[in-house]
Amino acid sequence: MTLYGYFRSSTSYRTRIAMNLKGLDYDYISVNLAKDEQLADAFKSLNPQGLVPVLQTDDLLLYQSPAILEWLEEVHSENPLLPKDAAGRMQVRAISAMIGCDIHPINNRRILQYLRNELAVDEEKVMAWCNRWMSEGFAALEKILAKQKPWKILLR
Ligand SMILES: N[C@@H](CCC(=O)N[C@@H](CS)C(=O)NCC(=O)O)C(=O)O
Repeated sequence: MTLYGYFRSSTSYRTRIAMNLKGLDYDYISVNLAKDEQLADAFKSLNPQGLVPVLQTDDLLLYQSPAILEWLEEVHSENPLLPKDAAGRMQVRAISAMIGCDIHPINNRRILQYLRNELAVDEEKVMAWCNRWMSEGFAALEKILAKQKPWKILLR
């Protein structure tokens, strides 16, 4: 298998972490986001979205890290990523969605570049944008993680 990623990309390292936890052997190809290599035709022929990570197997091209993680879990069941119980799995998926759907996408490089380059937002305001959504998102996440059985919070 070959993983295309970038060292500062959190979606790439969540995929690397899962593959390493499962003890999988793979080659790694760096796509330098700082040089916009993700937008080159060569990479876009792998993923038309121009986003890392991409995982290539002998017969599949996988993209979107949550889908890759689920595929890894289904095909390589060793060292499972998800708990056995349904409530525990729900919790892992909920926490993953907090980061993957609500925090990460609005602070992604292309979003910040759009703010800077297309909307002429100055750097201080771009940082204020990141701080706002990351602080709010991770503060809620910390509260959830502080509970032993966080999915029961709403039942109290
Ligand atoms: N939902 C996608 C998001 C992938 C994504 O946004 N990757 C970022 C790096 S963390 C990227 O490639 N950004 C390129 C850019 O912003 O131009 C996933 O989870 O795989």
